[in-house]
Amino acid sequence: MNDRDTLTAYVAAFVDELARNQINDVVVSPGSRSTPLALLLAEHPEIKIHINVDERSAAFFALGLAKAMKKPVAMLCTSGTATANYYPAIVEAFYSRVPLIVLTADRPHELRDVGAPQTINQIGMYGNHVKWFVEMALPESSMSMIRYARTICARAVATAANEPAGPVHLNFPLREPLIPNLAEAEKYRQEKQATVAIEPGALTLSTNQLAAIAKEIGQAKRGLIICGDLKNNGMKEAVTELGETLGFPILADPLSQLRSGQHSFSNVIDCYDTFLRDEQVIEAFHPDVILRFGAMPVSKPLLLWLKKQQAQYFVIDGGAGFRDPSGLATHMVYSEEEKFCRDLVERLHKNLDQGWLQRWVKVNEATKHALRSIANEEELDEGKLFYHLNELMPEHSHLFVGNSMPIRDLDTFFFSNNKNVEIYANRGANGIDGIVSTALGVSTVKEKTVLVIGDLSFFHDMNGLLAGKLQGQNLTILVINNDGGGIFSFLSQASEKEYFEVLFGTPHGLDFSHSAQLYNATYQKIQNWDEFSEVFTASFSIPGLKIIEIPTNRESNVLKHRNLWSFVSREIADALIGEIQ
Ligand SMILES: Cc1ncc(C[n+]2csc(CCOP(=O)(O)OP(=O)(O)O)c2C)c(N)n1
Ligand SMILES: [Mg+2]
Repeated sequence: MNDRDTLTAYVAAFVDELARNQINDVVVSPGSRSTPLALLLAEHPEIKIHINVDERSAAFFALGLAKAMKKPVAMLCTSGTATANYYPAIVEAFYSRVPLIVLTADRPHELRDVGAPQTINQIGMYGNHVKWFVEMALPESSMSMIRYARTICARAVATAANEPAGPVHLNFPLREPLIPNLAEAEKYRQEKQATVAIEPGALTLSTNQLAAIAKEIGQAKRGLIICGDLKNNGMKEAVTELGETLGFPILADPLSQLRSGQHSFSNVIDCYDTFLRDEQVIEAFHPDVILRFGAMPVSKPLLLWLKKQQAQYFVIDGGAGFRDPSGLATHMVYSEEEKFCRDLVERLHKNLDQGWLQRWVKVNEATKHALRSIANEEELDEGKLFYHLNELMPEHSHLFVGNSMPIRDLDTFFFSNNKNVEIYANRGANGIDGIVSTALGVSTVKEKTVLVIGDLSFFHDMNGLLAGKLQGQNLTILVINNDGGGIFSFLSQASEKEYFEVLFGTPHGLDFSHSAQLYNATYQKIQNWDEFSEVFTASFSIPGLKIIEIPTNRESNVLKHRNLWSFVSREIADALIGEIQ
């Protein structure tokens, strides 16, 4: 076999193994060293290529695809700094447990560390932010090396997908000639005898372990369930049934997906971020058992309140991590979450005492009633935007929400509903980078996708819009433009008047109509709420990118939030005097 056929046999086998393992989407960025992989990926009949020029955006786009598809997505770039631009999305994928197969092309060994162009040290370059790193062997066509290429690929997919899901990195040293023989690719793809099927299983508890936990939890008088980011849809039914059996309220983070759907809402508490700011409520509720599923919720008041509790605190984690930022866990339980809930329900008797649950439900309802007063706000307002979205989001839609204030306002104002609105965010590392691209990745797969994003976050990933212009995704983007970082006005830095604007507020004065024009998006800057409803609703019947800008003011935004929180406190006090104690 000549060098070209050897290259073709080895790379075609690897690429085919991706498809055999249901990796049908690969985000590719242009480059020369990656040519053999790029061409053979493009040529494979079961693989779809998504071209994305800027590797930082490309990797976030792949992250969005993987989130929406709930399975690994691969990405490919050339050697050099291209690979470093993948890093932020890899970090986000690692912490938010999203499976990615990162393929980087590299110079062969004789060209490393000798001043060759576009050559950097790519060995283990993502450190411990990937679950597995492999420096691939140079292409060879012996049977054992074809099996090696396929096996590494199958292991990479299984490792990425196995809980906790996350990114894996395969670095490919490639020597010239870099052009494979595409006419021969099909022949090499057919040689599937050298394959291995990997069947990762979920973590489960033994009968004895379950019995012990059921006994402890079943004795609790005042229990609580907390749900953060949950990826398994079956959890909606499973955890609400567990809550109902136990008579425990379920504090549901927006990313738990428990705030929207067809499941039972009788135990779902969605206003805790607001009422756990209130001293009266904080003092009134002291659980003796807490069960937590998924990542830690967004809410800071919840975290602060938890720190004051002395409860048996079970963290159930099918990914066997240690997600306990409050440092309070008394039990780490490594079991697939849905199965844990179902197994537990079978072992428990229904708790007939609903008193504790009803106290939570009552506070929640009083809080929600008071929060609804935001409906009277006439000016454009960041909180009211999410209140409006409650009403305006269509059935079976997808809401991607940016970090900083958008995710927090969503937490406060996006109440439970049965419209089946799926909520997405990048909460692994909470970056304001890559959000446009991640949302575009989601909108490639999901219909009726809306992104709500702050102006700085939007600016940070404007490059990502090119994918939308070229690929034609339908995405409605709501840019909350408060001309800078609104979140900092809520923090104590805000009192450093002299330096605040230059260091934290960072106003930019950008006119986003130009970016809309650059990327072929429709654009509207909203003047009032009636106009917002009209433009937002109409956006679903316009194809492509739609940018709707909502101008707000950072200073008045803080005041309005604070006024509302104190109004809610007074309302809760009036409504509940004596009742929740
Ligand atoms: C990549 C990255 N850089 C910096 C930060 C720190 N940071 C958190 S929020 C924020 C401001 C975000 O502003 P914007 O997107 O306009 O949202 P707003 O605060 O106005 O709601 C910054 C810079 C971050 N989280 N991620
Ligand atoms: Mg802002």
